[in-house]
Amino acid sequence: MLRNSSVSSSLPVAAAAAKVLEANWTGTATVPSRGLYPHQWSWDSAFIAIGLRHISALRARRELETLLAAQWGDGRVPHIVFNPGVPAGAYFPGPAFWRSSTAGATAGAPGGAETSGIVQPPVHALAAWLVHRADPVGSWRAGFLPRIYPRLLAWHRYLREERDLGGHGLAASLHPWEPGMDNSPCWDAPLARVIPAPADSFRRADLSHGAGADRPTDLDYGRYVALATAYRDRGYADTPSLKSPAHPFAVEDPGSNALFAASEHALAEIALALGADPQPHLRRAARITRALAGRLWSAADGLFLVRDLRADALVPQLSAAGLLPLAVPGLQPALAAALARTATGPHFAAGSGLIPSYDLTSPAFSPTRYWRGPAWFNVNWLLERGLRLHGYADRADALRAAAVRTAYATGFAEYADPHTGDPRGSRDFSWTAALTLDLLTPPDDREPPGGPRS
Ligand code: 2M8
Repeated sequence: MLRNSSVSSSLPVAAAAAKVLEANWTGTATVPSRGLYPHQWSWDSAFIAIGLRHISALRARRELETLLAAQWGDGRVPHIVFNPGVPAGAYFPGPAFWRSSTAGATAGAPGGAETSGIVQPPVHALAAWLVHRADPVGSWRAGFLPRIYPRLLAWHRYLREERDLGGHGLAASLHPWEPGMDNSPCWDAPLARVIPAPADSFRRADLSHGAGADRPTDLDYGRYVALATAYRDRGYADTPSLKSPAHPFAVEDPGSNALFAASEHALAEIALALGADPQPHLRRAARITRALAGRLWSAADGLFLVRDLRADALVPQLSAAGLLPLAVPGLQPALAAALARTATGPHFAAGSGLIPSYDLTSPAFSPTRYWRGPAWFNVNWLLERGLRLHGYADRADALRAAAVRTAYATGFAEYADPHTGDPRGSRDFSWTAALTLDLLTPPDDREPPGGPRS
């Protein structure tokens, strides 16, 4: 069990963060925010569980198990699990758009829940391992790892076998929502090929909750809708090869694949704890890490880039996704050193002390518009972890302090202006609160070492 004293030095911050998570808890899972995102989101839940474990390991386990209960027969973990109690128009695109239980039936979508049909980055195995280690006794008693391990295996198998469109060991993203960084400038060129759905064919719900100027544009939305419609109308089938014109948008994202590799390392820990063989996971982690370096590394830029699979070319945009391989335990030290330099250099060193989502020096940078520059707390949490992992403790400490300070000062905002630290998007945002709880915990207590039956 993590020591209770771990958060006692910042009691008001911890209490405020816990209150946010309490208010956003539905009884079986946590919504990202009550207004803008009133359902369960995939990678949000993983980050939320990582924080929840400090206040209730039981709820953290429940969070992950609720999500994985909606896993499809083909192994995919949907990016949204819809709450049937929420009014139909509260979020777009909602269950009536995705129609998973019918359109996704061939791919094994569950009959008893409505979900989306796309995925988000696979941070779940890492979350499951951290949740387990927070309360091993309760976890073993509840049978958490034996129950969750096969689901995580099926999830990773899906990414490895159904999504390796490039054929080099990396999982492809088929929609800008899949890497979680919806309107990143990295998608501008690949997305420009997509014919948008007509503006009058759908109605956005997001604009009634936040400042329109901070959100993606209507044109972007038209393209998001067109891509999701085409995927749904093909029964959410993944084609094994790019030769099929089925995927007008297909990219290899360094952030998602970094989390894929980090989660394979976590699966190795889980396997070891269960008395299973960790080696296959370590081999897979090494393969993804090699593919990241071989396919996405840009020595000239000192970070990883997105590969546009349809053009078979790297996208020359510097985004925080390209720094996320820092969170991979097996990353080559020279690459980790270059990333640590880039993260603190002119493209990413902002006044708030937080790392922005996109290159500060680019004309496409915006301090306020969603994933085109603002600082996000999940990204900063991953980078804090990565800097520490690769021996940059001083930089990790500075990032930790900036993240906790800004999260509290902004009322746990969804994202922040990286220059000023001013709040943007929703307030009382779940992963911001959860990851603040985690950062308040001293680094050594966040991840006690594992081992067999640990
Ligand atoms: C944002 O994405 C959703 C679509 O999935 C949206 O804009 O409606 C992103 O920030 C994504 O990373 C996040 O998981 C989701 C819920 O917080 O919101």
